[in-house]
Amino acid sequence: IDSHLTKTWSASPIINGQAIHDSSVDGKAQKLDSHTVRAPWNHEVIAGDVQYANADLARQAIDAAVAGQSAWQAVPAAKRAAILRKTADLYEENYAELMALCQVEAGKTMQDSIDEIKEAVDFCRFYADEAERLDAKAHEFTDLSGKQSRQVYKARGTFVCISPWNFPLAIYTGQIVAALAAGNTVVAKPAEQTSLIAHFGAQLMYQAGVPVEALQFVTGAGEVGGALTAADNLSGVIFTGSTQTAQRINQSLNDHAQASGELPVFIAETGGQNAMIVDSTALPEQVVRDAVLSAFGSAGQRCSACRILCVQEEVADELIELLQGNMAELVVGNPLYAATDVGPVIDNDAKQGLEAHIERMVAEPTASILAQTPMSASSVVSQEQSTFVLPTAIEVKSIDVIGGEHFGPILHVLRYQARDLNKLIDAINATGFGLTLGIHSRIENIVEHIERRAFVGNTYVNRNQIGAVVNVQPFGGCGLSGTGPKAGGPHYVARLMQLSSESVATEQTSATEQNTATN
Ligand code: UN1
Repeated sequence: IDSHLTKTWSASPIINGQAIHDSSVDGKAQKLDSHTVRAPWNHEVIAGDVQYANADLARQAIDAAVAGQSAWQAVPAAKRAAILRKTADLYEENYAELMALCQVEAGKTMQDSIDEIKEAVDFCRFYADEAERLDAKAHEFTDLSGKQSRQVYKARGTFVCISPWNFPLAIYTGQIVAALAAGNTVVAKPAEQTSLIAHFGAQLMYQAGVPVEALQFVTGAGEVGGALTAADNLSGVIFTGSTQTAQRINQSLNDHAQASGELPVFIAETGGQNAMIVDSTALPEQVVRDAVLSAFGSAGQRCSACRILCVQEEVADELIELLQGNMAELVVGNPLYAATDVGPVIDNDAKQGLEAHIERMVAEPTASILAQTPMSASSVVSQEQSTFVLPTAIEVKSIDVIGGEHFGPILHVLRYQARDLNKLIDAINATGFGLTLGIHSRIENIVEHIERRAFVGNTYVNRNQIGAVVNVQPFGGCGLSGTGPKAGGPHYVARLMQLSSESVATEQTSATEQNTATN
């Protein structure tokens, strides 16, 4: 990895295989806006330069993908699958460079960078298998009267894929390869904070054999995303990010439906206000280990992260003491060091928002700070300009006082009485989010009861509540947390396709039917 860390990368839009550096405005060529990407833990370290697309280029990218649709959907499923498997191989061959990009551009720790690339590879291989499984031949059958029917999965058309910075390779790749596996063409717009790794990933996909017409790549922020989702020739949008942005996209697609009479498929995976419920039969050391990993791993920048640790009153004091001890041992600092547990948050806006929340909680009479881990002394970072937020645990008296999702290393702790368990589950449901839930209890009936009453997409029992594994734990939520289907599960690629039922008459049955008709 070291040999790559001193490198600088660049990214610009790619339309039909051409890197775009300027766009024509009123007939005159104009250079695209250029942005310097700096490492989140030390702003003197430059990761590279990104040129942002604009609304006009966004529309060109969509038109190019729409024009490429018939050629890509004609490629047999086995060939599409082979290209995706080749992408996985190329990601593995370029592990070191991808890891360096995860670290310098997104500020990820070593372990998170390793996991990130592995998940991207898993998505490529799993969705390649899905392309073959959903291929028409697997769905042929003959009914009792001799008629042959088949269910045929067909491509839908062009999909816009808008991915987040917190999983800059895994979710970015997962969205794209799912759409490509389905035979759809793609316009990919990664989060502007992590354009460099996305650009490198796109290059590896082309190298693996993804045709340049099938994958268009655009950089940029909200303006570009807005132009993409307002296009009137889209078949779908796959989005991972905030609930507010998902609501805006949904609105834009609905407005578009009124104009064109067609509603694109919309798949959104958004935020969470995830709780872990711990009763008095749980194993305290295990609980604290799992809660700390779930709340502070990836600097809390996972939609699956644990935000509220709900502890039964009888064991609360003991658990809080263990939590304080465990948090004191976390290593917060330079993500390049193998020992680091918690790296920086993505940028200054994120840092300011999180620190404002901590200040608000300090001023809140019903809340109190239980623990805050300092920066590790051995960690060489330029603190002034770096974007670290110290891991913080805050005791609260109610869920309401937290006020929504805070996307970083902040864990709220809430005591509850055993007799109020249902009220607690209802209060968690009342946040409107339904992504992950941790349950720590050794009483099976309690676990089942909580599982049945909770409105949530992924439940984790007596373990941590992050790190869903492709094809083993399909991931996704309900309510404000997303539309489904679950990523990495058996319904995802199918949702990106249209299922058409075809009934074919055999010679014998068509003769019988003709007789019937004559009679
Ligand atoms: C996200 O944080 O945007 O299970 C979703 C997990 C990850 C979550 C991804 N797959 O922790």
